[in-house]
Amino acid sequence: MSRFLTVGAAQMGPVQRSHTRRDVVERMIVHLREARRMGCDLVVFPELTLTTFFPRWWMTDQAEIDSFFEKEMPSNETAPLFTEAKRLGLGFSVGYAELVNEGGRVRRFNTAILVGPDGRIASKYRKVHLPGHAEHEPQRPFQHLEKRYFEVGNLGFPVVKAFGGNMGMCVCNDRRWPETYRVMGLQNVEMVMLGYNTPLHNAPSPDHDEHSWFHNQLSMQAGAYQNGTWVIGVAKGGTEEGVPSLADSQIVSPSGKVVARAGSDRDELIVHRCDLDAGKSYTSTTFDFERHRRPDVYRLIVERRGARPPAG
Ligand code: ING
Repeated sequence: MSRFLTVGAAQMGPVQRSHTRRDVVERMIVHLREARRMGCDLVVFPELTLTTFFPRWWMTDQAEIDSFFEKEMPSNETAPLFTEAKRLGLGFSVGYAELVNEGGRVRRFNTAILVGPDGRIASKYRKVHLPGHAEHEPQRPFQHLEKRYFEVGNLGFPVVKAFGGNMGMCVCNDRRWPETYRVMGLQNVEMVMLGYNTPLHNAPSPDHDEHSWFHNQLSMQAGAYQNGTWVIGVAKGGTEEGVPSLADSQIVSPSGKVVARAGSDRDELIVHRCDLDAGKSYTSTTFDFERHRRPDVYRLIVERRGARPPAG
């Protein structure tokens, strides 16, 4: 008997600096109510949903930086989201900047959580692949200072049993790295939920700009197909604080086919009824890891970080 999970990808248009968390939570609750009307069980929100993408700015005042972080989840501002989701019987995932006291010191992560229909946090993930740079690069039209404001995630790539399936998360740049999906694929992940804030201009590689849509889709299609998993990719897009950012949220099936796609760069919910067993025809044949993989030959992948040319 198939296990269906109806998922809503809740794309967010721009969140400007002037938008309060309350403003954003109100927009998110509109998504939740629309998702309920469309029969969703689960709603996926983008990376850093609650605030503008603040790593675009060089900041030195720690209090100003920390104003973009959540010190607790839920908090007074975000509690209405949890309350309404529970009232509607919906689960959701949401990305936010996490400030936490851990191991006796303050830590800051680019985090995503999965919340069940009971309102409890079922899983937490902290972004591993931090793109951009750590120092001020004033020659850029805008900064991308994730390496300055966040630590590398310390929770691995967890896959948890929830919503009747094996559920995993990643965040933004993680989706461009095959290792992200494979580590979850080796845990039999059936659905990867991810959010992204992707500027349409990448200063170090302007020649990539015209491929932004292609690279976004290619990365998620490859991850889905090569691991027999659903991938739910959700943007915070549109022009945010003067920076045009990719929208193009999409739901990708384990075949790699895009089965739902946003048409706008604003708040938009796209929905698909996902068969959580759809990946089996891939993971039991072409991508039967146990039968076909040769980890003994792949050692370089784990032992070597940067590429090195052949000797001679
Ligand atoms: N954003 C971007 C992303 O990986 C980026 C960074 C932009 C990388 C363009 C490459 C090209 O989608 C985040 N937040 O990781």
